[in-house]
Amino acid sequence: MRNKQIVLLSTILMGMLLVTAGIDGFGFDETPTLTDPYGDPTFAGDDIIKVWIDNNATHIMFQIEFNSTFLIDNSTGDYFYVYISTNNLTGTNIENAGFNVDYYLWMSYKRVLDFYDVVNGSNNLMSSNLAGNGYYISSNNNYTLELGYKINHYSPSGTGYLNLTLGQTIEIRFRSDQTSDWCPDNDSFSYDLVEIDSAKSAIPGYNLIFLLSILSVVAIFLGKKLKKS
Ligand SMILES: [Ca+2]
Ligand SMILES: [Ca+2]
Repeated sequence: MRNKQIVLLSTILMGMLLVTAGIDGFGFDETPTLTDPYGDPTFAGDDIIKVWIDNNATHIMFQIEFNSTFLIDNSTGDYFYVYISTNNLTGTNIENAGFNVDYYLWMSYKRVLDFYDVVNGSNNLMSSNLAGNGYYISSNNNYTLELGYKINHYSPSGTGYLNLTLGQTIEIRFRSDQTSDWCPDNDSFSYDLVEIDSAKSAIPGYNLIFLLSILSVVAIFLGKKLKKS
């Protein structure tokens, strides 16, 4: 009977452990951060329909769903841009983004991701030196594009520093192709960089160690009780 209790308790604690690990382990919610109209590109191009934005302690991440295949192999003008403003008093209103852009990510048909610092060009990081600072993943038969970029981190070449503070609110706007489809359509989106317990997210095993410790203590306690009875 006691052994059964120990097994039951262990199972409950393992379940809690998995749930806790899951909260930190998975990125995007089911519900998109933004939705965009179908069929609104100004010329035949990549039609953005859904966008998710997320961050953890180390990266800002974007997932974009298109109404058709995102043709990253087309040399005639397949681009994707993520425009970011950290301060409306600095930066430049690039391509009539409608706000002063401080940084932007540019993914081009050459299958590369470049980082641009509008205020300080010497901080630009071209794809040839990206070295893990950023990434993109094309999935779902190229209907979905994921981009991510490290925050507050210099590349080995000493550039590519995206200066963001957790808890800060930034302005973001997306653009596919030349000027084809903007999202949001008329304005930027205010995104609050989620504050993360850095100990928890930087060390994914942290929760595991913590819960295993509790489990051990409980097991010893029950073991002692078992001996006494
Ligand atoms: Ca659209
Ligand atoms: Ca749009």
